[in-house]
Amino acid sequence: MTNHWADIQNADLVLIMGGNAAEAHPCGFKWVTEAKAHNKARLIVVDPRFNRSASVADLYAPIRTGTDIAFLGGLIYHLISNDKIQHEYVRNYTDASFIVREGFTFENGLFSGYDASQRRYGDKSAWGYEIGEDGFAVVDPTLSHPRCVFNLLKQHYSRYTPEVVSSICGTPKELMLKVWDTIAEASAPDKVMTIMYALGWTQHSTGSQMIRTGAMLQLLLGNIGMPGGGMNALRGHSNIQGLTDLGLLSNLLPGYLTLPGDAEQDYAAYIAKRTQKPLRPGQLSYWQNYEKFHVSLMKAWYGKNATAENNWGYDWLPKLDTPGYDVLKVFDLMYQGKINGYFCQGFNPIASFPNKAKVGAALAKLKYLVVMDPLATETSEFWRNAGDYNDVDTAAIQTTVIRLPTTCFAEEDGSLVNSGRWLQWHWKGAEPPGQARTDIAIMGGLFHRLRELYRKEGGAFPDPILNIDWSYLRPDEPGPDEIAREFNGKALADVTDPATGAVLAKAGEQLAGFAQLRADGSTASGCWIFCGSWTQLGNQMARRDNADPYGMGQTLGWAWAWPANRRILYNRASADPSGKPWDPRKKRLVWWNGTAWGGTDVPDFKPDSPPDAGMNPFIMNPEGVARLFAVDKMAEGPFPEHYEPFETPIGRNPLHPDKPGVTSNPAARVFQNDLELFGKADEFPYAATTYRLTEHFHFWTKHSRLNAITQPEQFVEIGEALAKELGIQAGQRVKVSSNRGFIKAVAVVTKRLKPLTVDGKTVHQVGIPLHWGFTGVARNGYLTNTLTPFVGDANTQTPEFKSFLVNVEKV
Ligand SMILES: Nc1nc2c(c(=O)[nH]1)N[C@H]1C(S)=C(S)[C@@H](COP(=O)(O)OP(=O)(O)OC[C@H]3O[C@@H](n4cnc5c(=O)[nH]c(N)nc54)[C@H](O)[C@@H]3O)O[C@H]1N2
Ligand SMILES: Nc1nc2c(c(=O)[nH]1)N[C@H]1C(S)=C(S)[C@@H](COP(=O)(O)OP(=O)(O)OC[C@H]3O[C@@H](n4cnc5c(=O)[nH]c(N)nc54)[C@H](O)[C@@H]3O)O[C@H]1N2
Ligand SMILES: [Mo]
Repeated sequence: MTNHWADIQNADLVLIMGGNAAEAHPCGFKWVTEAKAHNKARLIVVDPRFNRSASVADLYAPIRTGTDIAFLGGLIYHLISNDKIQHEYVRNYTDASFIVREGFTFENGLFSGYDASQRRYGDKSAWGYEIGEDGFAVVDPTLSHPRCVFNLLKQHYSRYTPEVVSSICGTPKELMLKVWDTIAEASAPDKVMTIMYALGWTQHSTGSQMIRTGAMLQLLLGNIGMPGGGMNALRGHSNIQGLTDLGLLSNLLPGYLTLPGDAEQDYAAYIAKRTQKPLRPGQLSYWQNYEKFHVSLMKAWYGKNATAENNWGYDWLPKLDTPGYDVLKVFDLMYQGKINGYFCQGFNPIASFPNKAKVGAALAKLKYLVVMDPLATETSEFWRNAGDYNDVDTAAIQTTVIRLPTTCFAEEDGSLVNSGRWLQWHWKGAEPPGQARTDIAIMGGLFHRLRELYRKEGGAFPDPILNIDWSYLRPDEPGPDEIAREFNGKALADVTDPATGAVLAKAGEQLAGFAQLRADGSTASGCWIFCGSWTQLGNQMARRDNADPYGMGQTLGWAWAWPANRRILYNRASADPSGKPWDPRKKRLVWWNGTAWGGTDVPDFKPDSPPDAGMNPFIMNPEGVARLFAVDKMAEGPFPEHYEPFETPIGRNPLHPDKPGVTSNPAARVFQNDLELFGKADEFPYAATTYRLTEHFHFWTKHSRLNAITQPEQFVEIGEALAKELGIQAGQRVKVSSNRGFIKAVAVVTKRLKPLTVDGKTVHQVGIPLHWGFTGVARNGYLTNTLTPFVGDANTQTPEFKSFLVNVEKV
């Protein structure tokens, strides 16, 4: 979230699109109720299903799965052509006025630089700003230059007329215009809309671009950095935010630092590439501090062994030979027989990843599989024949499976990062049962054994393991408090203020914040954005002061938020260019008081930089403004374009009906053997989507009898019209099949799913909850991911769980 849960109460308008917060985040959803009750906020829900969030909305609009870019792109054009944008914000705080390089084109559904043989954009050189002779980006504040971002944006979405959008999305035109006009009201400087989204946007082959379109909308309305505004990703598992923060994705390092690629063997070049100079005069470009964060990380990992002479251990870092080892890629390699062993820690991939048949076949090719989990998961029993639910030949599977029972979060101390970036400390609530051990103890034990083997036997490349600094008080099982202090970081020598020479932190002391990090090896910090969470003053994550002096739910004394205990990102943009809040009568966030920035939040800005110094609010971008034009950051282009899901019920992209190459995302990666497994609408006519229920949590709660009682049996949701067409009555069993397999479940016939008219055809949608499987105390069911396609978003590789094709028959 750019903002945070309690801040939702400050919204005038709430758009829930691509998520179902009332169902999947029922506790956080109370802030929507607060906004409605105390701020007269209205709630709009746009979702394929009339879901639990929709049931309390002021306005609900149905949409076909996978078409949100069309909906939002049309809205963007609607705002521009009806003059419903926050002009001053757009002109000053976005790249609307930046001139795009000559040579940038968009034709026939493709941007310049596409390489069809590789299914990717091989040449993104035109996707950038024109740079002047002074080294700065060229801008046209009058927005009249034909190649300024604003005009290119307008031109791009001029194709997204209400008629075209309605025909792609299936949303009735009048209803859609009502939603658009309601959202347009948030363009007034004193009106703020928040967007709440989750998997209904991420789990598509175009998911990242859906989210970008949402962010572009919020920029045009002037809603980023504002209290009650923002782009709010509602996260999943209790610490999935912490997982990304700590760099557990295969291409990241902690704090969103990035692993080098194979071509980056040279340390200086690695740093230089990540330390971009400002693109506008007077701008602060915060990533210029990259080396301080990087060196401090290496000092945290390698201690005395990381030195200036060995480039702080740069050679010990893995260099990626591919953009990343995402889960789809790893399972595809496993399926090809290229992986021998797999550690599965708190992960149940045969249940949670697409195409269960492929995941199961991949696991069967392993020599060994280690499962670290408190529960007996389907993955740990993938070899067991469970009839139709897991129809495998056990005797043919030779994989050795080792189960290591772990504790779960309630059985240990530690911190969890919530969606609003708050690190909250929690305390052990119970002793673990049986032989369960903590993940730290298991990983620690594994580390010691591996290091011993490397010490004795050498091996191909022992250095990254042998050089690790493991000076914990309890080496076998380092305490969560020790590890948390290491993430914060400490001074290894006295840290001084470069201007005054004053000592900021003495050697050995915990650092107060990332401004104290140094690139000379005098500081260590395991995750720079967490610096400030455990200072000389103690554990800031354990703070529980809910004082709220401004009545805005900011509670700066409750837990600790990264970065720097800042609650709302980009909050400098909540004030106008002169430093005054956009609407001084309303809730105020930060402002210029004549000598410094201050207010009700920690300013996301250089605290003493006066408004007229030419510095702009988005200091993490070298241009200082937010991007309507994504330059070269996205896989499929600087402006989001609608492409169909890989399994499309209409078989063509209505924007480019005679261009089969751009029916679906032209830059998405598709593995050879999966291409043939995509289904077509003649055999699988219905658009399916998968979702969660409040009463279950993924695949764990079927191990709990009480949950099993509240939602006892697997079901699929079909609309009344489709049920009538197929002669299905509520409660009858149906078979739902895709080109990859089938499930059988009880039919729930609802008014919540209505047929949509799309591209001149009637499209029925089918909803499938995901919680059942073949372990636990609940009634067994089929793994929903038997049905889903093995393809992901072109940027993140998040699987397309939300849009695929099925057939439905009475059993
Ligand atoms: N009780 C409970 N709570 C949970 C979880 C759980 O298992 N149980 N899981 C947690 C996890 S890990 C996560 S990630 C979150 C997920 O939270 P959510 O994303 O809110 O959950 P989902 O039910 O998967 O999907 C949300 C909605 O997206 C809609 N949708 C599908 N396709 C589209 C589309 O193309 N466009 C639009 N606009 N909407 C679409 C679906 O109809 C559904 O209503 O929930 C978390 N909370
Ligand atoms: N079709 C479809 N598929 C989906 C989704 C969808 O919407 N549709 N959603 C996707 C999403 S958003 C998610 S997050 C995934 C979830 O996919 P998974 O993460 O694979 O599913 P979980 O059942 O949450 O598995 C987590 C496991 O962690 C274990 N665990 C709990 N605490 C601890 C601990 O402290 N240590 C260890 N070692 N283990 C622990 C639990 O017992 C559980 O077995 O599913 C994805 N799959
Ligand atoms: Mo999730």
